[in-house]
Amino acid sequence: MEQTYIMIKPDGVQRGLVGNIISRFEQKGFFLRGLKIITVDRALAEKHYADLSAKPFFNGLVDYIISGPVVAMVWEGKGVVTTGRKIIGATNPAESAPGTIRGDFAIDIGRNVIHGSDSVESARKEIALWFPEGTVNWQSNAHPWIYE
Ligand code: DAT
Ligand code: MG
Repeated sequence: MEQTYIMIKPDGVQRGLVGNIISRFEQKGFFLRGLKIITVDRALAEKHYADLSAKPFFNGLVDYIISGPVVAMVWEGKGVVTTGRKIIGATNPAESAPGTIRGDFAIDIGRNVIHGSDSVESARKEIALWFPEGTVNWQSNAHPWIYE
């Protein structure tokens, strides 16, 4: 089944939003396959955002990501990449709808609380990058209550 990489950024951790954010994915019906709190070194942050290395905001973005611990997660479920992005909301919180994580919790684009993979292919790469140790392949007893 499809998986995505979700990361609560340092502002989300510092602001005590971890439980609320996890609840949103959990209550939707997605299954948690990986979870850890980690400090990120510059090399890992730069690799994660390598596609944005030419952008003027790249150095600020990397400084932000390494400024405190992040919560790294793998969530699984049908359509989790696209639906996860909807749960998160638009990149710029000024355009994120109320009810989304960024719409509810963020104001500035450079403090937008959370990351989510933008495609199945980037999810695969990001999960390999952030969870080289692998994830947990458990089967929830709620599965038949969520999927027909
Ligand atoms: P997303 O995180 O929604 O996938 P992205 O991959 O385009 O967005 O960019 C990664 C992060 O970089 C984003 O969460 C916030 C920051 N960012 C993007 N565009 C920016 C901009 N124009 N100015 C400042 N920061 C920006
Ligand atoms: Mg992105």
